[in-house]
Amino acid sequence: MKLVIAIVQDKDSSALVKRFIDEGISNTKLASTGGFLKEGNTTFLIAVNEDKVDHTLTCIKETCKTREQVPKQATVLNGTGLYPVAIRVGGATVFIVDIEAFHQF
Ligand code: 2BA
Repeated sequence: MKLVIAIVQDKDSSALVKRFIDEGISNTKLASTGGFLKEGNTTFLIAVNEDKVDHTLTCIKETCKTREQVPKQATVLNGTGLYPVAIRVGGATVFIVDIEAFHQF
């Protein structure tokens, strides 16, 4: 079994939960905060058999969008002043790790 950890934007989290329910993929949703933007995002924990990993990734890829976002705090110095700069966030940051044991009591 594998644990898929997916960090997605809050705006995509409801649609992703719905997609997982439709596809019968069990998941846990955690409120999280990005270290760079210091804004809320959503982290999904999804334990799946290895043969379901690709399908899980497809669900995430098809649901989570890339967006431009102007950080509330970050600015850049270009010689003449400080300006807000849009950065590209998402669609999803995904880690896949081995599960040594899986128990449900
Ligand atoms: P944040 O840390 O809030 O980062 C939001 C976006 O800011 C990133 O989007 C990226 O475009 C930009 N960014 C992050 N760190 C940067 C830096 N040092 N310099 C310049 N720009 C930077 P994504 O790459 O799509 O990441 C979205 C969220 O995924 C992140 O939110 C963080 O919560 C998570 N994440 C991304 N990479 C990670 C990693 N290697 N380990 C753990 N979490 C990660």
